Amino acid sequence: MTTNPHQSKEFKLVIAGLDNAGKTSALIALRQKYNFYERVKNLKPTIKIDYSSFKFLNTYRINLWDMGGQKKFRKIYLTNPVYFYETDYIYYLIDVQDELKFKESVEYLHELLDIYRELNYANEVIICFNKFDPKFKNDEDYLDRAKMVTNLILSQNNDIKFKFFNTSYYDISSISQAFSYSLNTMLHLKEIDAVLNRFVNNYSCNYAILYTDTGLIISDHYMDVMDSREFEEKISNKLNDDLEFFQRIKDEKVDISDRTVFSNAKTFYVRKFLVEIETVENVFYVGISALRNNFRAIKNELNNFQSILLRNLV
Ligand SMILES: Nc1nc2c(ncn2[C@@H]2O[C@H](COP(=O)(O)OP(=O)(O)OP(=O)(O)O)[C@@H](O)[C@H]2O)c(=O)[nH]1
Ligand SMILES: [Mg+2]
Repeated sequence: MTTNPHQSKEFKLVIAGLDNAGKTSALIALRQKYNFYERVKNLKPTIKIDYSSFKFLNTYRINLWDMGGQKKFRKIYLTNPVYFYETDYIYYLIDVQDELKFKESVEYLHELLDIYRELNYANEVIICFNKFDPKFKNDEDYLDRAKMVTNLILSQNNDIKFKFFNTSYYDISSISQAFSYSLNTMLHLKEIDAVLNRFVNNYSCNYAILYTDTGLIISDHYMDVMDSREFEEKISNKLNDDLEFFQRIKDEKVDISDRTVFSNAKTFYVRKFLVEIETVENVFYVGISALRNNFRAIKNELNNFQSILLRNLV
């Protein structure tokens, strides 16, 4: 008999930040993965709060609270902390392109943090420097801005843990990674983490990632000697390829059990796994990039992965 390690559980994620920070766009991008530009183009500012939710691994319900950032709405939330009750994770988006609003944005963040202190929020506060579009990834000016705001936040809140991400809707993997961070931490899939980590260490993989078929990252491990430029080149682009690939498989309803892409330096491999959770079949993918001559061993080891998933997810 298997015991279910997870109870049926609700999570609440609050997405806050000034108006125009890109909160709603990020959530749409996350849902759509590609072809989302049409929907984002005519986006209206969010009126008060946009609630949405989705089921994750059949056992979790993730509730997203997209808090419209216009001043009149901010006032409502700040005087009614009830909106923030039982938050599992707060995401705070700062528009990195709008330097003129940094001060106002940090002030609003501080007002929210005061509320969360009262509520004894203990998880990390996730800060996204959003609209950090790919063309700015290595731009010294942008990197300095983010560093400056990071230092400002850290120096005034040493009682709170933070996690920082640079995100952009032109780089879906950056949004997926930031968003998946909280899911990962809530799930604690130690055995799966250990296996993927071993792949990275034993076979010099650039990355080893477990995704859901909607492209959420359940567990991700990377070679840790990379700087951010290398990460961009070797990983982010590939993750975006993977996410688009999963979406296409879904849209076109094709049945593919694995895919190998060869390039000069590395081989990119994706394998599909099916796991039944509470009578519903869930699709997962493992994505790995490694040297070509390691692949026989990797594929062999992946043969056991199905039972590891079953053991940990069901
Ligand atoms: N360049 C760039 N523009 C973005 C990005 N994300 C969002 N935008 C644009 O920013 C504008 C505002 O986006 P929204 O998602 O509506 O912002 P919001 O934070 O939800 O705003 P409120 O609902 O008023 O709080 C839109 O015109 C988007 O197209 C991004 O990553 N890069
Ligand atoms: Mg909005």
